[in-house]
Amino acid sequence: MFKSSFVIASAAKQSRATCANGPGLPRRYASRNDGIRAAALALVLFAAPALADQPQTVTIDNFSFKPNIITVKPGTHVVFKNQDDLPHSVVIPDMQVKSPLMDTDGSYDADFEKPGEYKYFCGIHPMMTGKIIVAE
Ligand SMILES: [Cu+2]
Repeated sequence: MFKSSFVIASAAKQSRATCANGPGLPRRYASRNDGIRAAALALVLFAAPALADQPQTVTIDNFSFKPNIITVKPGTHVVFKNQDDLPHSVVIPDMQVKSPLMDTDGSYDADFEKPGEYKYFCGIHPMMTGKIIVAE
């Protein structure tokens, strides 16, 4: 909720800025139009389904994925970051994902769009496993 309010506030500020530098429309007409636009935008934002989470990071360290299990909203961008001192990869069978090998400090990212439970593992060390739960 707080996030949505913030977006609306900054959208309103933006349309005011547009108005000030506007394309020479009569002042009254332009500002009324902006008001309507801001109201329409607010409606769209409130009607929209839950927004995706902020991007999440799964760190690979000492032969394990940390955190090992995360729950995210649909549409969330997840970054797998290798902080181990040897290469690893990420295989997510349910998404037909096989990342290239990631060297130290390398990363691979994927978007999790559909609700479900996605088990994954390292392609070179299959005992390294983790899970991403995508839920509304
Ligand atoms: Cu590995």
